[in-house]
Amino acid sequence: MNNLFNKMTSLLKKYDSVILMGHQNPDLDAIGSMLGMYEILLKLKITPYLFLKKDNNSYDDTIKEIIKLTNKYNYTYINKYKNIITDKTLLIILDVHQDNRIEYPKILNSKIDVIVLDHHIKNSNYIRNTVLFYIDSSLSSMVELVGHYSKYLNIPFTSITATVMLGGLEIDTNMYNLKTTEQTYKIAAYFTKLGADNILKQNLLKENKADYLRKADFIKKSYTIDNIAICVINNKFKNSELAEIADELLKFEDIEASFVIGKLDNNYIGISARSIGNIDVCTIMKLFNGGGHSNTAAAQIENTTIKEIEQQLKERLENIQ
Ligand SMILES: [Mn+2]
Repeated sequence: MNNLFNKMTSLLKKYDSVILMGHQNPDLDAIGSMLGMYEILLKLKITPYLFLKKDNNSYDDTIKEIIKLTNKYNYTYINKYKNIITDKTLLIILDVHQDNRIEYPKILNSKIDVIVLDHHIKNSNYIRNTVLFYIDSSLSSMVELVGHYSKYLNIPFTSITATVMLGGLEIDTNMYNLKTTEQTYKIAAYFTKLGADNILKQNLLKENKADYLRKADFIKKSYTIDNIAICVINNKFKNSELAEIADELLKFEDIEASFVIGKLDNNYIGISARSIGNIDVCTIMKLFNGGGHSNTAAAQIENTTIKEIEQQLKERLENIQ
């Protein structure tokens, strides 16, 4: 990782200002890594901007609270960002790498250099023409990478940023159950040392009751085949919910692996797969041209129906058992 950090630091020095952007519907990992990079850039004497698409009131309560807590920070929006771009402005995209999933895809039409840093499974829609593209899907979260960078540069975060980042780490690892390594715990300890506030963190992690009940309803309709849970979502859902429900299903007795199927915005059928470790869900997702890791994997399939994918999945599961 030191190679990446070396390269990144020397690249950053070429710019006067940086726009930081995450994915649409930012979560604590996206906004936490944006805040972390913001504070690093300030220390490097490069002017940072946090890009949000919408005005503050249309985000969920968690993001609204974070905006309130960081109201002295430079935020920029769709109607303003063009004024700050010069030939020495860089765009850093965090926690996402697909051109259609970033907070404001049209920004890519600006003449601007781009760095992409992500920890998801690489998709074919990835952003081309970058000055640096780094993706490591074995990392727990984006905040873990930015945390390592902060340690490497010896630039600590404020306690509010450390709090948001710790929350992001916990969401992305599903409370230290997924992709959690010794390094992940070390970064959690680092955020705690910098003053991450447990009460504020718990408040930021609180879930909207209606969202919870909607997910519970999907879970209620799931079924099991031996020790595998399958959940088919025919209604509308938020993009992150497939993975969240797959995580949730693993909590139940006797469940070793879970598969959640739903129709994505882009007309693809998505499958999100999780395992507690004994079943290799990546092998199964590869049968659908997907990928990932043995305990967390996904696939997106074009020109098909939910029913067809559900049937294929059941057949493929039978064949491996
Ligand atoms: Mn993330």
